[in-house]
Amino acid sequence: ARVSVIRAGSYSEELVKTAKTIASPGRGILAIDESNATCGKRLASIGLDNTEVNRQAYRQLLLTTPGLGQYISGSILFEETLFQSTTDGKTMVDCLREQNIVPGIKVDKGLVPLPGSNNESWCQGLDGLASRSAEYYKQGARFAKWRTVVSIPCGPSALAVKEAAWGLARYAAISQDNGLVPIVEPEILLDGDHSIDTTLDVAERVWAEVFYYLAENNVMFEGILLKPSMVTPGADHKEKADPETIAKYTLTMLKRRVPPAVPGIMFLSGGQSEMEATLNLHAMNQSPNPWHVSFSYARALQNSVLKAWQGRPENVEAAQKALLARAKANSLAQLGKYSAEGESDDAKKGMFVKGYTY
Ligand code: 5MM
Repeated sequence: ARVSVIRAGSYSEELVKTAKTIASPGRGILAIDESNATCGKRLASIGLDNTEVNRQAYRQLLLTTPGLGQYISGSILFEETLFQSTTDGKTMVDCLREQNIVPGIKVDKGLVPLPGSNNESWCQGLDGLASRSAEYYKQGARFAKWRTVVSIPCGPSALAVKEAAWGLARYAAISQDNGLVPIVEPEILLDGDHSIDTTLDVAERVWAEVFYYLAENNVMFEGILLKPSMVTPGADHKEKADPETIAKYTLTMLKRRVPPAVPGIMFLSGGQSEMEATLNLHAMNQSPNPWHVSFSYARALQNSVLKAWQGRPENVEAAQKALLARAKANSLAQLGKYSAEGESDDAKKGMFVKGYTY
């Protein structure tokens, strides 16, 4: 007999289907939901002004890449892009749908200081979230993202962890109520000189609390996706960890904390180089996991694209090829079949920036 999903909400079956589509073999998420300020930083790196026209040109380049749907199952958009069209008048949402890529939307309103904490932050965006989510669904979005951060050098304080977990859980319940699969993203920042064991300890604390509140808010686990940080040493730690060690620690943490009912684990890249992010994902897929273990990268998919593009129309094709190459490499890593042979020097360069704020 079929085990019915726990949650009675009218979107239950659709949520499960959406989550499964995103977590399909050999595919992952292209995160291009930079808020205007962050997108401006990306554009500035190639000498472009932060105008709506330039943001449109960049997102159009990414979303019209031929063949992208073979490797990418979902793309997270910023609100501007969800309601935007290409210069030919086609909606960005339709560009995605044509390639069987599920459109997603960033729904959080960003980080602000958390009073009473140790210089930590909390994530805003719950006010009006239900009505915004209903609008996003109407516009074609089928999944959502809410990113909050936890800092190890600042504690993390019990208050910051609780606030992060509670915010994610409230957001997840509201998203599911409105037909959007919530991506649950408590990013544990790379900043600090701590060991990988410290990161493991903090990650276990954070995820324990996140799942406690997800359950308390009656969130249906079959209809969520996670976006965790990999468990690595702090960026300033004296020793680097190899992909096998990172995979071992990360999977240990996940197996201790994440129920197998969750369909997909879509990692963030967090400042790793394009190649590091791919190698680490590949290492995690060397043996079967209870979930689909894949990627939801922003920087680790966009870095070489920006470099190839330089804002010039004549470079669009080369930039799209660069995106496809990264997407394919991560697709192979999702299947545990990636080889680093022939990777460019650019792909090997780290993108970590100390104290980086999006
Ligand atoms: C795409 O960037 C997102 C940040 O948006 P804001 O500019 O509004 O803060 C960010 O959430 C991103 O999706 C994740 O952190 C993953 O990105 P990386 O670069 O770590 O893979």
